[in-house]
Amino acid sequence: MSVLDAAAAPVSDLDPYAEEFLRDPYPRQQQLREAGAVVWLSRHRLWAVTRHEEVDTVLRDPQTYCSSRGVGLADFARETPWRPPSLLLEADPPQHTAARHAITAVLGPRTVREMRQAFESRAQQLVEELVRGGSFDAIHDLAERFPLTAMSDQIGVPQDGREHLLVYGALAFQAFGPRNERTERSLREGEQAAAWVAEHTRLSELRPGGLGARIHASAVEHGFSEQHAELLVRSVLTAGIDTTVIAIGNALWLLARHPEQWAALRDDPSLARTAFEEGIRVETPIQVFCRTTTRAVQLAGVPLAEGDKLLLLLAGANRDPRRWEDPERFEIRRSASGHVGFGAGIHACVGQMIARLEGEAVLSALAARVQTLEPAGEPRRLIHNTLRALSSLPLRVVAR
Ligand code: 4MI
Repeated sequence: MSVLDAAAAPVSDLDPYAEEFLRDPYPRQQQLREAGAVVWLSRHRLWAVTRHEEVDTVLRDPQTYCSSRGVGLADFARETPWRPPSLLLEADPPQHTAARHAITAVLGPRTVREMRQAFESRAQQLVEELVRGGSFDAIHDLAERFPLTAMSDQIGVPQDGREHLLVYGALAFQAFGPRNERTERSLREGEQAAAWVAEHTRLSELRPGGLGARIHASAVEHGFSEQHAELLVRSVLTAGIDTTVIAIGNALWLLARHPEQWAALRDDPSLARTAFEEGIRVETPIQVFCRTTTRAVQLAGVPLAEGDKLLLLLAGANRDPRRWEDPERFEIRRSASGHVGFGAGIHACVGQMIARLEGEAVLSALAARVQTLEPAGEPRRLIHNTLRALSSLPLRVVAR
């Protein structure tokens, strides 16, 4: 950015990684959104993209806004990433295209259809157990337990050590932020988890016929080396468990705090899928993601230089009043489609149909079996560089 151009763009010293911002992000995201579509964040020396239209534009133009220089604050052209880059997430066409094909060949509609029965039974079984107990921690006992059992079984990792996937997911997303104390601590505390994940990307450790083994095989069929096949399995282990844990936890928290929305779901369990989607819109699990410009370009009238980092406020876009009516309101009957919680364009979440299936299974099992769902104590918030999540959510349920 030249000195002349600086006048054209709004500047903010808000720090999206400060504890007070992360604790209560929405008023600050709004402040940035109202300052401009593209705002210079002086503390981190990058651009915030604050509104739905511009976030969507950036996501759909991977030639101009690339992923191969990292989708976190670190610019891979200048800094060494904390782990070998993902062949899927941190790649551009044509490399990204090949990786995407190898994974999509496995995670297609047919695979998703075949998972429904197992997910529904597991969700019903868990809900039955919890209803008998009456009160429980919805994060530990439901939001974590469901993906850790149902989805890990599908991937085909052994039961022993699965909980490392939660620690590893939290670490990977922490590292998309700056190398602050949160990241350093996750790196220290996640060392064992990272070793476990690396080991379980290997074909010999994956259940034959499971998603992991099939992705490995598909990658080799698509011409990837053994080592690169393992990296593609790593993508699923990174993004496939922790994210849905958080989305389910956030949905339960929203439903417990909005009894009229819970009542609507209970009275019509077919709303489970849209309720889950609306939960992702208002409490977006992955709050921010970055892109890097490949050339000088104007975005919303703001001139960007080649190599600039952009911080896309996905959660801010999902609450942009220019796009959503009454954006702060959790309304399970609205169509939340068009939200950018799963991204958009060529990098849009490859597991989103599985995520939706998981959310639907859990929420419809609850709706079928529970009359009232209410808070039973103070929830505890996880303060995290990238993720919006609870670490504890005491709930009480009464059977219907
Ligand atoms: C958007 S969440 C996510 C997706 C992919 C990977 C990590 C996180 C990966 O490792 O490929």
